[in-house]
Amino acid sequence: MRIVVLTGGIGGARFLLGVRAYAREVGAEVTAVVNVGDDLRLHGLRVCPDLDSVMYTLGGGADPERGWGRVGESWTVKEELAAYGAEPSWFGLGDKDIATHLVRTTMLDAGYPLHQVTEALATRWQPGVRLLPATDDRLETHAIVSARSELASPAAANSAGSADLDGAQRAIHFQEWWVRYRAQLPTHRFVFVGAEAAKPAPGVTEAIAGADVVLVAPSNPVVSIAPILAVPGLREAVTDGPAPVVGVSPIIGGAPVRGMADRCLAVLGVECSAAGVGGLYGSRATGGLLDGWLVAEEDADTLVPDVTVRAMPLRMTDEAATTAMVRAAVELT
Ligand code: FO1
Repeated sequence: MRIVVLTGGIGGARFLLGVRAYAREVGAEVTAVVNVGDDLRLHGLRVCPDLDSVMYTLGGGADPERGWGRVGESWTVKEELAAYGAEPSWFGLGDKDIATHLVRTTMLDAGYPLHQVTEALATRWQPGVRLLPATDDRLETHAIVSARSELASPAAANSAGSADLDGAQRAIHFQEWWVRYRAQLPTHRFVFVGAEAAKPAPGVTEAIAGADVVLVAPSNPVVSIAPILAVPGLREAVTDGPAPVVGVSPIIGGAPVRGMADRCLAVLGVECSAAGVGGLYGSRATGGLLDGWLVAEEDADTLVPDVTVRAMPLRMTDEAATTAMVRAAVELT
C-alpha cells in the first residue's frame, strides 16, 4: 500500500507519527508532501519551518513542547544577533537549528533543488517516510493587512478592530503575521506569492498518481494545506487521481486543537468548525477535494454534502491514538 499525506508543520508532524506507525503495521510506504509557504530567508539563511518540524519530529530531534526547532536547544547566536540589534529579533533561531539552515542554504546556493536538499538533510534524521516539499520553487504565504497596522504590540493590534480594513493595504510575510503579530492584525486575505509559476516538486505528482490513499493531515487548512494545493497541477493530481482522499479535521468542538486556524478561517469568513473546514475543502464529487472527512466525537453531527463523515476521538494524545485515526481514515475509503 502507498499512502500520500498533504501536511503542514506541527500538527501534521504529530499526525505523521501515527501514519508511520500504521504503515509499519501494514507494510505501506509513506510520502509526505509538505507545505513550503511558511519558508523565509533571514540572517542570510533559508528556513523551512514545516519541513523541519516534520523532519525533526519524525527523526526524534524536535522539542516536544514547542513542536518546532530542536530539543535541548541553546540560543547563544540569537542573543548575539540581538546584541547587534540585528532584526528580525521576533523569530528565534536556536543554535542547533541554525546548523540545519546553514547546510540547507549552502546546498541551495550551490544549485541543489529543495527536494534534493530535503533528502540530504533527512539522511541524518531517518524520518521513516519520504519527505517532499510541495514545490522546489518560491512559494511564500503573505498576509495582506491594512497599511496603518504599524502596531507595535498584539494588544494594540487587537484594539485596532476591523475598522482598519478599509485603508491602504500592505503585504507582510506569513511568519511576521503569525509570530510577531500573533495573527492579531486586521487582515484582508492571504496570497501565495510565486504560486502561479510554481511546479510540483519532482516525485510529488507521481507519488499522488501511485497512491492507494491520500490523507489530508489535521493541519491549518488556510495557511498549510491551501498553499500546497495552490501549486498548479498539484490539486488536480489529487482530485483527478485514482486514490480516495480523506481529511482529518483540525477543528474539534469549534476550536483548533493548536495554533490559530480560527483566526485564519475568520479571514476567509469560514466558520471555525469541522463542518466549516469540510465545506471549505469540498467534496471531490462536486469539484472539491474530499471523499471522506474524519471528525471528532464532539462533532459527530457534522454534515458535508457528498462527503462520507466519520466521528472518532481525534486528539493525538499519543502514537496509538493517532494510529487509530489513521487506520479509521484509511478504512473510510
Ligand atoms: N514560532 C514562534 O512563535 N516563535 C519563534 O521564534 C519561532 C521560530 C522558529 C524557528 C524555526 C522554525 O522552524 C519555526 C519557528 N517558529 C517560531 C514556528 C513557526 O512559526 C511555525 O512552525 C510555522 O511556521 C507555523 O505553523
